[in-house]
Amino acid sequence: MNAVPTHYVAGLPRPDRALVMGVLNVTPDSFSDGGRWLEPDRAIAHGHELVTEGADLIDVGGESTRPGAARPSVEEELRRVLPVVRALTRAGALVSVDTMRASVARSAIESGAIMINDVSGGLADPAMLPLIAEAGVAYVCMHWRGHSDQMQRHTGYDDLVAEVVGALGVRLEAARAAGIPADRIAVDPGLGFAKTGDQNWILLAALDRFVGLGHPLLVAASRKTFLGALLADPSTGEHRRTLDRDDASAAVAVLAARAGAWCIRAHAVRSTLDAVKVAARWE
Ligand code: PMM
Repeated sequence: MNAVPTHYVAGLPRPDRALVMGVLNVTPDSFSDGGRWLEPDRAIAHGHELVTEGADLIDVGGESTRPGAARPSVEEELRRVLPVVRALTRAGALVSVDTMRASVARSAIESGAIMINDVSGGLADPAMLPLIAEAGVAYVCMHWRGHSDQMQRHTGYDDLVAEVVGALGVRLEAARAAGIPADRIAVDPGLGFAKTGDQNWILLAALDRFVGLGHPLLVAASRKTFLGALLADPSTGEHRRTLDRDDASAAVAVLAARAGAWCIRAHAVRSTLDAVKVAARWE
């Protein structure tokens, strides 16, 4: 147990606790906040709110990755993301951009983003890893098995934890081979991406195996469906509403921090920051 991370990403803050990355989805259809921040001014205002609440990083995304989601065009993704990245970085926020497209990553970096959060681990766009190497920014490498319209057809594993850890190891090797310095790469098991709810719990219980990859570990459970299922109404079976999953998300944040996570990606920044502070103080 170690709620103070043992691995950090070079160039990012190093408080004595896990970092908190605030989620800012500039999309019409993300499962929790889709449509709320699609208009640039509202998105920017919400980003400022997340910073005020204490977010160490803001993760701006223009493509929903909810199961079944269709992809926006490159132009649409740029239109959603760039004004928000520009405004928040100009105001001094540290901004990461959640994209699988090298062209979007390039423009986002030119607009001030200091990290690219690629949920495909470089698989969706062969130009991504070389771009990250050239730009010298930080990189989140997530476990992924296909785009959102088909990912829930790929939840078959013989040995879940070994296969996800192994596949991430292969992507890490590809990232390092492309020239990205090892100390700029974080890993993420990709909860909900080609995983069932039960599989998410198995991966969370095995976070030490991901820490064992030797890179900082990002955990992104915030408000996800498997929490809604856990908290379902016992009489109707109805899942807990998305916006009412933040206490459970904070509980996951404590346990993930205790398991050695470097960063927690969260919609509710204040409660997540409180959670990781408790976890760190517990040591
Ligand atoms: N999940 C979502 C989006 N981006 N990025 C990383 N690194 N890990 C995740 O698990 C992840 C992600 C989907 O959730 P959202 O709608 O809350 O953004």
